[in-house]
Amino acid sequence: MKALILVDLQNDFLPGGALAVPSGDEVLPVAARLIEGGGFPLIVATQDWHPANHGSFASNNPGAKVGSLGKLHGLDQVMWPDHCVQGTNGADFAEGAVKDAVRSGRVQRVFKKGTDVSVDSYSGFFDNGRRKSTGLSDYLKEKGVTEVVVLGLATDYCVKFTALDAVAEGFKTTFVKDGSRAVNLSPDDETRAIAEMKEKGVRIVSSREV
Ligand code: VGL
Ligand code: ZN
Repeated sequence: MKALILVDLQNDFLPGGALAVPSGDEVLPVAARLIEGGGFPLIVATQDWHPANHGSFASNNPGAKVGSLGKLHGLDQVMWPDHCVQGTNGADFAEGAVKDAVRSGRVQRVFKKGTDVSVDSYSGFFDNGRRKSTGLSDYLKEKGVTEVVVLGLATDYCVKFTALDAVAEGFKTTFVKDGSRAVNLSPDDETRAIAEMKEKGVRIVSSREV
């Protein structure tokens, strides 16, 4: 059984948002097509959901510049602008097909992540220290899922780590290239993220091939 995982399709990652992913809005029609016509028996979404005092925010690390590399409880941590703060419009799902699918229950479950101030959580499965599970893996396995299709924002962070954990959890994993966009703090981050996914067993496709 095959599930679609929508990664962080939230306002703050869209143009005009606090952590805008270049051309991030271009993934929305792709997501809409797969939600409505992809034939997925199960769809889940992840939602970046930070408290305002989250340790990944440059604003909470005196002297830290947005986009610089720092440390958070011993782990490398990119210092991000404040984003996806719990309960704000920026943390809400993108208007249109995505939000409608969450509201209607077409997205059967939402997995929130990044709620612990002391650790970031790029993957939809585990925090970056792999200390805590979100419950996504057990949920998918209980539903009989063996294959996952992953798309969303951003390719070089949350999508990549979600896809890699999916492989590690034993799911046949597909990444939808045109359904995802990268932050590209360095210009080749997207290319490197896709190469790493491919090398670790993720199938790379365009949405036409799903
Ligand atoms: C993300 C950076 C910080 C993402 C989330 O969704 O890729 N990136 N928080
Ligand atoms: Zn975040």
